[in-house]
Amino acid sequence: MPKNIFVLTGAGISAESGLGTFRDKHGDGIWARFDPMRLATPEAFAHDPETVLAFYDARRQNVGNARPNAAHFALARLERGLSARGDALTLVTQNIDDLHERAGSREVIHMHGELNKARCQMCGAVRRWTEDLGLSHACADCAFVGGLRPHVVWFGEMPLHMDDIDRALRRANLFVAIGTSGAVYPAAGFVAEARALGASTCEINLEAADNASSFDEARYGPASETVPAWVEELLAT
Ligand code: BJW
Repeated sequence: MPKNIFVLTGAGISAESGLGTFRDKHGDGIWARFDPMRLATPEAFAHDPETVLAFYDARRQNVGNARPNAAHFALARLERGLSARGDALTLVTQNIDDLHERAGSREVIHMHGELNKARCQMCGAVRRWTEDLGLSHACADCAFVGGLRPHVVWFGEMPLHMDDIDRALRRANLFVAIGTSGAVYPAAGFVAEARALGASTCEINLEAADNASSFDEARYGPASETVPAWVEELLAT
C-alpha cells in the first residue's frame, strides 16, 4: 500500500532559524511579550491598524533575514524521496514564513497564511508583498487605498485550505506533527481526526505538546536533529 504521510509543522521548526515561537513552557514566546488580542485579531486591526502593521513589518524583516535549517531541508528531501517511489507527502504548515519553500519543498499548504503576501479587504485580491505594508498603499487590482492587510489568519478567522486539508487527512496513513504546541485549533485537532480515521500518529517536538496524549509515538529534541533522523529512517524503509 502506498504511504500517504501528513506532516503538520509549527513555529518550533523555524526556532533554530532564529524565528521566535509563540508559546513555550518557560514563558518566553511571542505571546508572552505581546498581547495577541491587540495584534492578531480582525478587531485589533480595525481598532489600531498602524500597530498591527508595524508588528508584521518587523516579523517580515526577521523572516527575510532567516535561513532554513536542517529540519526544513530534511522535509524537502522527504517530499522528493517519497515522490520518487510513488508515495505522497502532504505538508501543512501553520507558519507564515517561507522557509519550507526556500529549503526546496514544492507543495506547501499555509493554513495560517503567508507573511510575504497582502490581501485587499475590499476586493479580496491576494498579491505577493515583501515590503513594509502601509495605509497609504493602493490595491493593484481594485485601486482602493488603505485596505491592504497581511495575508495571515488571525484568531476568530477561518484557516485557509481546509477542504484540501480534510481530504489529505482522510488519505493519511501516518500523521506527524513537528514543533507545534497543540494549543491552537483547528490544527491541534488534526491528530485526533487522523487517528480516528486509522492513521498512525507521531509527535516530533522539543517537549510534550498540549495534545501529546493523542499521539502513538513521540520523539523529543531540537527539530534540526530529530527531523533529519526521522526522515532518513523513513526513506530507508
Ligand atoms: C521546538 C523547538 C525546536 C520550540 N525544535 N520544537 C476549538 C475548535 C476550533 C477553534 C477553537 C477551538 N477552541 C478555541 C478556538 C479558537 C481559536 C483557538 O484555537 N484558540 C486557542 C488559543 C484556544 N482558533 C481560531 O481562532 C482559529 N480559527 C477558527 O477556529 O476558525 C473557526 C473554525 C472552527 C472549526 C474549524 C475550522 C475553523 C484561527 C487560529 C489562527 C492562529 N493565528 C496565529 C497567528 C498567525 C499569524 C502570525 O504568525 O502572527 O497562528 S496564533 C499562532 O499560533 C500562529 C501559529 O500558527 C499558531 C500555532 O502556534 P504553534 O505553531 O503551535 O507555535 P507555539 O509557539 O505555540 O509552539 C511551538 C512548539 O515548538 C512548542 O511545542 C515548543 O516546545 C516547540 N519548539 N523550539 C522542535 N528547536
